[in-house]
Amino acid sequence: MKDSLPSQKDTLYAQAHEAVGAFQFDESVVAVFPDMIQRSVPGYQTILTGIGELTETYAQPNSQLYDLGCSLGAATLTMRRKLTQPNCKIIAVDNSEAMVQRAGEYLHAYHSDVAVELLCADINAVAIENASVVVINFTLQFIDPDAREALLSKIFQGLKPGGILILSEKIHFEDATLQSAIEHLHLQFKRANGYSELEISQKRSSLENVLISDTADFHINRLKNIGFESAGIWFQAYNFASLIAIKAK
Ligand code: GEK
Repeated sequence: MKDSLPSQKDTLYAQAHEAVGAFQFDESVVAVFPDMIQRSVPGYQTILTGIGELTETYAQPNSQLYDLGCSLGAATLTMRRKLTQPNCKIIAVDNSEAMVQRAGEYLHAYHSDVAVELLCADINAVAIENASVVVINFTLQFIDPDAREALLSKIFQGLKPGGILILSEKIHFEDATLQSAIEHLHLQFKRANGYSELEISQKRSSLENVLISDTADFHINRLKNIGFESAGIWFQAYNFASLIAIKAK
């Protein structure tokens, strides 16, 4: 099976919009989503591969695995392929109906003996229980900042001893010089992937106040304060990082 999902080319912001509305995960985004995320997030594919490897290592028998903010199920697919432990279930959650519907089609297109439950729900409202692996791949950044600690705490409580949280996020830097240097690298990445200046600036406006990033230190301190014994970055490409947090055995 191919590692990337089929997709139309993302041209959502190629034409000038009179007013750029707040970004929404609707039908138009679903159709171009795999192309959009590949061309916008440096390291996305490497992170998916790492999620598969970490799943293979940390999944425990008779446990549940979660993909919170699953979009089209790319992380669920890689977790499902690498899962070897018996009697496990993957629970994939997204609150965009259009995403969940298309994710269901992708998940059914390939045979697997691993049970997957796909839920259209707010991840703030979903119970996390008997979990060995929890993935939040680029979704915490869309959650109200005031609700993030409660969500991460709920995940910590729901993890079994030795369980792992894999958290990928766009991050920012306190140091303004560092921020501008690294942001420039990301802009160059988008340009090299064919996005025009108009597309880049309209997308940026649409994500304003929708995607709210934290710094890497803020993430790590919050995870440790919540109770994770170990928390740190395992992968970073420019201003996109993936962290792991492991609960003590
Ligand atoms: C991937 N993980 O390809 N509850 C549930 N879902 C939500 C919520 C919420 N409160 N808020 C936003 N979402 C995926 C990529 S995309 C990242 C994740 C991006 C969902 C939203 O509908 C969207 O599908 C997803 O979070 C974020 O590995 O677009 O940058």
